[in-house]
Amino acid sequence: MSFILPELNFDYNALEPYMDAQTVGIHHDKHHAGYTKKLNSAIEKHPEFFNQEIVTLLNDLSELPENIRSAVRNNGGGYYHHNLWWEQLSPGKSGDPSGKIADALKNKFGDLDSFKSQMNDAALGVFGSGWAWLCKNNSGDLSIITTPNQDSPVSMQLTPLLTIDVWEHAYYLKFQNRRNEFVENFWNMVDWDVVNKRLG
Ligand code: MN3
Repeated sequence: MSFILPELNFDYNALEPYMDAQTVGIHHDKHHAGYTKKLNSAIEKHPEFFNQEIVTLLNDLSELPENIRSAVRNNGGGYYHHNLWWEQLSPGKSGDPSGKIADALKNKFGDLDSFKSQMNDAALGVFGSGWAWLCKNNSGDLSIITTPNQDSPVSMQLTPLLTIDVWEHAYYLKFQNRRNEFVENFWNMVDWDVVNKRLG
């Protein structure tokens, strides 16, 4: 029993020209795989937790034994966040959102461009490594937040709907220091059907 690295739903080069094949390959096969391996190494010290969902572990880190708490926070967060990251990206699916998420974004942010602009600002405002998130709370209200490192919205009782990985490993090979270009290109790869499913 262990946490499994999900396979990509597309070829390494499928997101070109918005995301290059080398970045996809290294990000998934090295970084995401690394988080997965380190998470499993930590849980091996308390194998009873292999029976739990990763969101359950992240939901209340204080419930975990102290000697694995940091490892689950960092590597469990890294594992889960990258599961979300790849799942929501898709070649040929770009376009505007439809259905419930389109209505929810309009209600909260006024229009799609305002939402994207606020999400971009959040992503560009992350100091160092971290993530920008569109989340919903238990009442269904949407919000944009950022988290440092691999800290998870799940630990804040929020449900992630859409996320932008702004660790440099997500974009440096293609965009170097131009995080803004990476973030602009991000919107060409979003599979809004996945975001709709997360909204529930
Ligand atoms: Mn990453």
